[in-house]
Amino acid sequence: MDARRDLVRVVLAGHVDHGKSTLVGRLLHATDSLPEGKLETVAKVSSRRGRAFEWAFVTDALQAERDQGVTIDASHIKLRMAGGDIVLVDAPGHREFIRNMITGAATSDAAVLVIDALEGIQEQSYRHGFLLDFVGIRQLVIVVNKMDLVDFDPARFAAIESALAAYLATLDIAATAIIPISARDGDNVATRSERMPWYRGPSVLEALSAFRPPAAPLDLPLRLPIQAVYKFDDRRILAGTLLSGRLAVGDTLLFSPSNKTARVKSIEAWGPSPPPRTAVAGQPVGITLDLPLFIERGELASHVERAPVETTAFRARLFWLSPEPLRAGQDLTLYHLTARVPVTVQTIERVRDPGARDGLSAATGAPDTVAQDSIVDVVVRARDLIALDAYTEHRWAGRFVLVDKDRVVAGGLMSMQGFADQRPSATPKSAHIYQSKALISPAMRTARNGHGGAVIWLTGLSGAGKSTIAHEAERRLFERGYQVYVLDGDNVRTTLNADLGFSPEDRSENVRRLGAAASLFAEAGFVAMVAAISPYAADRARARDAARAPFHEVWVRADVAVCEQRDPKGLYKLARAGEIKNFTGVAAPYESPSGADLVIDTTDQTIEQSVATLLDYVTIAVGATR
Ligand code: ADX
Repeated sequence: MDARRDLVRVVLAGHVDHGKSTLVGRLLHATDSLPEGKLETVAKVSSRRGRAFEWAFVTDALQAERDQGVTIDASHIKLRMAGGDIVLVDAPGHREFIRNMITGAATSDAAVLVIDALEGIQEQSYRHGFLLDFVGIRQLVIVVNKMDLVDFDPARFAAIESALAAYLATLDIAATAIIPISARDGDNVATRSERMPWYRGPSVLEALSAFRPPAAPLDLPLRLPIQAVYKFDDRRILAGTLLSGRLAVGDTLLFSPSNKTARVKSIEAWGPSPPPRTAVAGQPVGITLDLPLFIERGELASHVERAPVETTAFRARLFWLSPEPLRAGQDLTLYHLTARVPVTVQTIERVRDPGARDGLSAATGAPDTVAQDSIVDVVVRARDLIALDAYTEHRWAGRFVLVDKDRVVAGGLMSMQGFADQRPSATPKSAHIYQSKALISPAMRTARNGHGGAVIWLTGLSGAGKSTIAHEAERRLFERGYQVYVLDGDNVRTTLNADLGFSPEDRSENVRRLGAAASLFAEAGFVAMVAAISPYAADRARARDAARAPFHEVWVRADVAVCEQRDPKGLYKLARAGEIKNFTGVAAPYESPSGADLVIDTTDQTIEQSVATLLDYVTIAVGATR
């Protein structure tokens, strides 16, 4: 029987009144999947109610059986098919349907979307189409039901078909077939209908048998989310199910976000059979390592090459499920693979209604409140590094749900657009490094200089006044005998950072190096003033964490409009003309500090006033005795 395919799970989407149950009844009968005597019962019930045979009663009858605790789960209906069985996954109502899809309760490999020929495509049909795309279903059959009610009119069908195709084109999903049917009469369900000779495509049954179980993601990079860690004797066994890729004894594994590596010593097996040497996507495994690493549930194991991204911030497209509106700044729990992490929805960038006919192309601005069932583009921020893959790189590792007090409030897809992988700079490449110890302490330097060393980090838009203020403050401090030095983004970009441009990755690295250099100056006892746009909050936070001296974030504040009006270097003009790409404030983001130590708003201030504010702050911050 090796020609049989594995079981395929097919989710049923569609309005109840559009004939889902009737279609299911028909399919059950056509595939001989009904329990003995069921058809007779339904015939009796139908005639008792004075009706012609009602196919929808078949599912009702199965439902009744389930209610009595007998045999079949009506939400999972099995069709016996020659090529291999199909399970139809149904949900009792619209809300359950959405929730099941988003939370993964109804994982499925394919979908059938039912649309009413008389009513045409409804808002709910758009929502369903959107959801199917959102959860990553790539095999879709659409049935246009009740063709008998529109006299099998090919024009009516063609109109619906082309509207559907246009809608799907706005998403990332295509229908393998769009089939005109009459579920009630059986047209095009199991056999081709003679009443629609103009239709040349497959019947529903034929279309269903063309569905394939999804290929195991063997070719994607190895991802093994650690589910649990067991201790036996003095061995630690890391357990989890391979999400993708392949694993072999001897492989070096990288654990994220802890960034530790070790080699796979063994793949454990239960029972007497010799332990396996390899494992592949879909298999649960227990592994031991050659080093006694402290690894916890929630870590993501990969190979060193093709590792997941490490970041404290990512963009996400959310499907918002909760009746309570989402608020910017809301704290929630991220459930991502086996990790559970507190996060904040930092900004709400866009909200859209998935029931809209023009799908995602519908433009709406950033809103105040996010209603239930909206699609929301957000920036999510975590306090510590998390390991993830962008959804476009990895369909499984790039999705997550958000939980609020044990209740799932959203499902989402991750994107790293505009954010840099923070791993490369977080991980030293070299091994066997032994740090030497200085004989001069910070206190000795402070005593000689009359002030402590510190990093004073000026962030803000181009044209806000960072360099001007920094250099003027530097001159004044120098005159008063301070050890002081300005590291200006533009200047350092001609030397240490000459290899960096303005992509998110390069800016991130630019800020990391500025931070490292400033930290060295501060350690040497200097007041190290950095003047750089440093647009990403995560990078600034990292610079603060990495600094081995007091770190003070100063937001030199002025709106884009103000900076653009000043335009001291004429760069805004060039950016608007498209001659500078990714210009901050024009075509690249600037993330305003939320907890700056000092804010200098330069909008209506003189340079003198701004410098005075900074000097007041710095002299106190470095504990000057001068
Ligand atoms: S950062 O974003 O990486 O922190 P940095 O402060 O070092 O930027 O450099 C910003 C300076 O580079 C600006 O003052 C401007 O003179 C120049 N520049 C050139 N291209 C860009 C760009 N696309 N965006 C911002 N600044 C740019």
